Amino acid sequence: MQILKPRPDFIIVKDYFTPVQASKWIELILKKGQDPLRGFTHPDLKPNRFHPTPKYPVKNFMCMGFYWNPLNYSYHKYIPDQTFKPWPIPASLREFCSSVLETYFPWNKYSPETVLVNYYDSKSAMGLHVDKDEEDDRSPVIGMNFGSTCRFFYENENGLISDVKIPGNSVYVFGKSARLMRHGVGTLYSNTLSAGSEQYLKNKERISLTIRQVYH
Ligand SMILES: O=C(O)CCC(=O)C(=O)O
Repeated sequence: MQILKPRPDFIIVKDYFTPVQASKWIELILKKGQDPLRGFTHPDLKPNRFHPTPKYPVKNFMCMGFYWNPLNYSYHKYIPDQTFKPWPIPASLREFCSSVLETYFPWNKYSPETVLVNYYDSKSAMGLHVDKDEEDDRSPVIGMNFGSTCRFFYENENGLISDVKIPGNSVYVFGKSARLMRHGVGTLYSNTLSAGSEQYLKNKERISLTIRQVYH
């Protein structure tokens, strides 16, 4: 494991997952993603002056816990227009959060309430944005990374945008002074699939899980 600190209160733990652990996480996600009701979708976004029918920038999207609606940036118990809820957050994911925070980012009483799963392909990218849709916008955001290395943009302490490579099998956490930093995901690098992901993901594919507490 190697720890990077690109800016205060933003850490990246490289090689957090062993290849075997990574395979298990990816398998779990892909299995849930295949479900026709709660699994991966490619949601619509609000029309804008450039695009009458814009789509969420990452092709496969799924939530666990609360559903984050990319149409209006709000959280919901139920999947929009459905009578059922997203997948519950697995106990293993809760245990993972406790362990990461305890070791790398001490935080009192973290309760994971939503997990956004983004499955990137070679055409996907996520523009700069601030995670500010949570009523609790103080608790840290925890990110799990599998597959290809991405170019991750973030706002540094001077308000300028810098970037760092985040490889698969790593974990990141941003909170405290970094919680409301702008961030985004650019290019996925070729031929960088992390160990344990090769049998599930193609070149220039990446799965990220970002975990948040939504309410106080
Ligand atoms: O894919 C990632 O690591 C980042 C996703 C993201 O920016 C977000 O969920 O707010």
